[in-house]
Amino acid sequence: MGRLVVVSNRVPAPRDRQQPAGGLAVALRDALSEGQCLWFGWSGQQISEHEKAERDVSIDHVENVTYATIDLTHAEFDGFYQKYSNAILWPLCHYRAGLMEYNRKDREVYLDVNELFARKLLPLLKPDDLIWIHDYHLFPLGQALRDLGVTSPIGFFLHIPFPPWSLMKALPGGTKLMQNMQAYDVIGLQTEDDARNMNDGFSICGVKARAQVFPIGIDPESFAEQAKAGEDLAEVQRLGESLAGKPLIIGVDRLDYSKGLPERLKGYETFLQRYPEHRGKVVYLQIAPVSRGDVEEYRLLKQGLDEAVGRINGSYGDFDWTPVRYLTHPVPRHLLAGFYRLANVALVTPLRDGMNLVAKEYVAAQDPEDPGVLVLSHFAGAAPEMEDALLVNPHDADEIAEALHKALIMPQAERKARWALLQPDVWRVTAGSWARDFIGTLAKVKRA
Ligand code: ADQ
Repeated sequence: MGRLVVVSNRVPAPRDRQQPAGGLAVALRDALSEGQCLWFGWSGQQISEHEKAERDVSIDHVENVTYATIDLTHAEFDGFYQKYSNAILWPLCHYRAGLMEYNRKDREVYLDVNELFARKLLPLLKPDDLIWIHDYHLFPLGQALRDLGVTSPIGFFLHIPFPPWSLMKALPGGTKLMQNMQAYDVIGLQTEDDARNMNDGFSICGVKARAQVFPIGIDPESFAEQAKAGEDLAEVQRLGESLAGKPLIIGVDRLDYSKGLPERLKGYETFLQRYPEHRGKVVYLQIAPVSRGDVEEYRLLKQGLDEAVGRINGSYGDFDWTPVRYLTHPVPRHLLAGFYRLANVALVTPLRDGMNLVAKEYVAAQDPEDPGVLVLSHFAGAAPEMEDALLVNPHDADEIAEALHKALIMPQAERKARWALLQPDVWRVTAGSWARDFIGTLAKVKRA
């Protein structure tokens, strides 16, 4: 098999290269441990317009992996990343066309940066490479590489949902985006729904390409170990003591409108309203670190959440009880694992989500003898694999309230039975199996 070349918008920062802390680096850990690999992408650094001419690829070797990164100018960062990727493609792919802030100039910058990636990557490529491109920032990169004469197998994986064509066609240049997908030999999506949507789009646009399903997972063994070890950590014990016997409901998300946080708070508020017996007797901890804080929509979202939390705590709280504990800074993963294990209920209610790894991490973190209950949105990509969770419609505050009540009073035997049905899939569909399946499929490609 040829060398694996991974391309993603962000490449792990140097400090995260020895011991990856999360995201794609963890998911690819097994795949990157074999043979020589190259990982190419943006450095995370921005440069000024006049530094652009001398910009070069910076190369760093850690064991068998070569990290190759380039800087982006402020204007490229803004048009390519902030605007086109995160204020156009992200909302659209999450079925929120109304939030799209389209501007033709940003599309041009997006295409330019994809071409820049292709030009800078080209000299680093070898003929027998397998190239694996990740996510919506880089839809047209495969075509840009083909235009430069690259003939190696190229695969593309989309981590986020793909909407029906009736929605996607709201994107100016949407048909072109679909046509460019012909450059890929393997196209992977998270769920059957996403693959069907993309394949319908292909047939409507007359594009000869086919999307397949490669659901992503976590590394359940190491996460379970971390969660168990978490029991002995001072911070986890402090959280436990602070609950003074009250059950804990936990929510862990990037602060993003796709995660359904205002709707979730409304669900919790409805729960306190409708089930007064739980007032003063339960704690909801929401960890929601700010992300993309300089996109307007995300600022407004945070403002709304700050207000909702204040309102709930003000109206339902008491001098010795705070109904919602709310953090907008990240929590290190080893603590998070311990927190999950301590939590009686996880509330994972995205309005749309490619997969949602928090749901899988929560299941992996449980004590099999006394597991907690997962309340999960139908609209998480993980839902079809996790039907033994309490599935809810995140738009229905009453349904969230009822599920919370049900979870909190659920007998241990039912909790164990549900967990025992959820656990096998979390152990079967892992980060490792995802990468192996995708790369294995790509390696079988023979280009005409
Ligand atoms: P995300 O939208 O980031 O990923 P998710 O799948 O939930 O969503 O992954 C988040 C990861 O970050 C998890 O490992 C989680 O533990 C961690 N995390 C989240 N909040 C955190 C916090 N407050 N502190 C510390 N860590 C936190 C995108 C897609 C998803 C898809 C993944 C992988 O949007 O749908 O599942 O990629 O393909």
